[in-house]
Amino acid sequence: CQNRKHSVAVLGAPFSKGQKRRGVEHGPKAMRDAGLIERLSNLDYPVHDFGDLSFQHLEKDEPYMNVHFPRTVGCANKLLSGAVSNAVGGGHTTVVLGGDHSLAIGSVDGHARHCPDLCLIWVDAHADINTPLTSPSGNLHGQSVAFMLKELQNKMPELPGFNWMKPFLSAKDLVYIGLRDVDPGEHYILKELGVQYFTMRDIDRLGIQRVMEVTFDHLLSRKQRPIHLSFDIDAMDPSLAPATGTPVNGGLTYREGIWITEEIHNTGLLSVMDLVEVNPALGASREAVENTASMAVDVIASSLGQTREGSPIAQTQTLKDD
Ligand code: B3U
Ligand code: MN
Ligand code: MN
Repeated sequence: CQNRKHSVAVLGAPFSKGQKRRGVEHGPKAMRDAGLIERLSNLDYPVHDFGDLSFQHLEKDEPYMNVHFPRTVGCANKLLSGAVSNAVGGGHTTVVLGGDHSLAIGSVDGHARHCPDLCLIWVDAHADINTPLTSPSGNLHGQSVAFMLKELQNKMPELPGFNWMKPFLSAKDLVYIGLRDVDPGEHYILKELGVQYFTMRDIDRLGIQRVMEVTFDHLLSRKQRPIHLSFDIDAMDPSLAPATGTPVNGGLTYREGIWITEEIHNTGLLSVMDLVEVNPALGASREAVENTASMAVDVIASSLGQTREGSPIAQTQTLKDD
């Protein structure tokens, strides 16, 4: 797992069975329509768009305990894990376009197969760390992190569809940013495992710059390692990203969101990122959907090195041509 990557791979994961609202499977198209590939092409490395994965539709997938579509979600994540593992193995910085946040299970798993020492930055209004036993909704997109954590292994029932994977991440290798809607069971787990997290209140108190410093101290001070960024668009304030399944007031400002991604880019260690939960069916207007998709594109472009001060490369070209 080498850190120096010279190309970007884009993988669409049009998947929605980790929650109950239809439409989030159109997230990849919405982000492409908002000009994602062109924006990434303006940065200075080749972009390979691998298109969208096609996920199997399972006819019979009864709930297991309280959990909905376990086999469908498990099977889709197995496929995605292989695809992400291949893309990372091919030397690409990989961008996964969701789809709902349950796809992070496969995305981080596939990344970890190549880079077992990865660390995970989870930017989200929610902690997504319910187990099937604590989940109030039964939705797997609210449980993704629980599947990854070694410390939760004995709290996880064996779910049909998930026997291809085993937990691979330690709680100390995870940091949350942007939390503001955490269930009681999740809060208990976060405290019990001593997970490093920054709620919106922490961001108000410390400022986003300090939050990122502490994040990197926590994850990178002992050694440099690949970063997996899992970015749920609902981390952003709903005024900026309204077209999403579970918007929560009081989210990240545009500048806080972009600061997070610029700082992650500046480490030079970003290896895989997910951009999830853009749901074009949920915008109140076309404008609401376009704003959300364009916010998502800005987050991705900034994670991959688009700067606010411009870059000298395009400029030099123009001057030379004159
Ligand atoms: N924590 C709740 C709600 C939720 C989690 N993630 C989203 N919503 N997007 C749950 O269902 O686990
Ligand atoms: Mn999420
Ligand atoms: Mn969320």
